[in-house]
Amino acid sequence: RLEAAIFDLDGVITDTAELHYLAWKKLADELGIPFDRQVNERLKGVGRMGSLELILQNGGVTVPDEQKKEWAARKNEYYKSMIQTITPDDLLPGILPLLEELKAEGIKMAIASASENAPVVLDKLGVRDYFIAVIDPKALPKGKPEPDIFLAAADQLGIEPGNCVGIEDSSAGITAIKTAQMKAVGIGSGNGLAEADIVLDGTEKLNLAMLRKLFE
Ligand code: B16
Ligand code: MG
Repeated sequence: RLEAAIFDLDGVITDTAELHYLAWKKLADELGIPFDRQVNERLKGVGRMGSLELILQNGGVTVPDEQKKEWAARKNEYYKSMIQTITPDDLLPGILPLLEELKAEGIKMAIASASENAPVVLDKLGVRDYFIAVIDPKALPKGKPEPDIFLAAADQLGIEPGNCVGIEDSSAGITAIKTAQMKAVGIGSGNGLAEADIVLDGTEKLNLAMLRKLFE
């Protein structure tokens, strides 16, 4: 029975991937490291340090950990100033009506995002109050595709994983949801979503009736 919905942020609630791209691009240009949208695709759902590792690997750059930390912090400063421009208009199609519908039916909601900036982004979008829990990815040693962040969300909501649905746009996220023994909805046309119970080409296709159907 559907009792809780656990949402990824980037690619599901809003499209922050573009802002992450612009922030990484600014850093990469300053450092003279090649970086493009194709590489950016591989960063979706990957945490900050993991993203930097991928960018450096792609550019053939090897530096000490201290330098990596400084660069990751610099990118985050760029990103933090960029997310100040987010408004409720940046919610992906169908998300606000879905949140309203779920709230009206007493379905509990949480955010399971790899982003440490998720609380600010949710505030800017004006939807922070729909979510009982926003899981802090820093508090968990293992990110997606490990199930930990989704299990922590179910735990904080007080709902059995078997009564939860997870909604994700990344392959690693879908694996995390399925490993947590939850129903999984994949969004988009990304590679590796086949493991999901259903794949939708956009968020406007999400609604309570289709989520309930997954539990029949
Ligand atoms: P931050 P999600 C992820 O969000 C993004 O997809 C990924 O590109 C980003 O590197 C990661 O958050 C960490 O973000 O630097 O703000 O902590 O898809 O898990 O909601
Ligand atoms: Mg995502």
